[in-house]
Amino acid sequence: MRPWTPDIDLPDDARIANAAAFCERMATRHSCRSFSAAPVPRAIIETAIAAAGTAPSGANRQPWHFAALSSPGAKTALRVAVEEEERNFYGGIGGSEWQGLLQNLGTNADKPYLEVAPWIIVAFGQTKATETDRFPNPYMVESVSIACGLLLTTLHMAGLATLVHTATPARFLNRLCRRPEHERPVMLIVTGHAGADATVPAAALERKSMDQIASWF
Ligand code: IYR
Repeated sequence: MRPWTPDIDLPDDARIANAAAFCERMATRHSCRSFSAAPVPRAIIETAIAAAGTAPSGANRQPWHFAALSSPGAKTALRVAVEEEERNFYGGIGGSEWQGLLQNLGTNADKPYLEVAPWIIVAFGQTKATETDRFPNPYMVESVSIACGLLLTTLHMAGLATLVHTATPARFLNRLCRRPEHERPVMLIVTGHAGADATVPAAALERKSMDQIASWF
């Protein structure tokens, strides 16, 4: 135990200005689906993972593991497996209600950026502390998701483009990243520099208003 470190001593107007500046910076974050092959130093990825590791977690189990892929072989294997899964999705259930949900984003089963982007980070969630443990880690998905939010935020603040790809079940990721069976992939985060032809779909520019996302009591 140690005493609480005092909050940074600032007048409220400076706190408001800091919060507003951060919010303005975050408002420029959008999902990127075209990446350039320009390299990104591993140090940025390490720092983003370190920031992710500061997330709160259920019972402080820190139930995450981040596998960072940069080798061409690993990225190609990932692309092949993801595209196979996506072809099933777009050819199957992706044809019905999902199609309506996704049409404004212009996504499809082709994911060339999985090979082009310099880094793919696979966030695994540990369902239990060890393979033989009987008790599940509480709130694993919530904890890993908060950690991924911090990871995304750090990458954005470092000036990189990002894309979250949700991956369930995607068990091939365990084999590819040599992770034990009691871990499961929660999401992939693609990062690097945006490609020259990257765009933000009009639909993605629409953000809900304060009234829509908050109520006050
Ligand atoms: N996984 C598919 C479809 C997809 C699903 C959601 I939810 C999105 O926000 C975007 C796409 C794909 O990656 O193309």
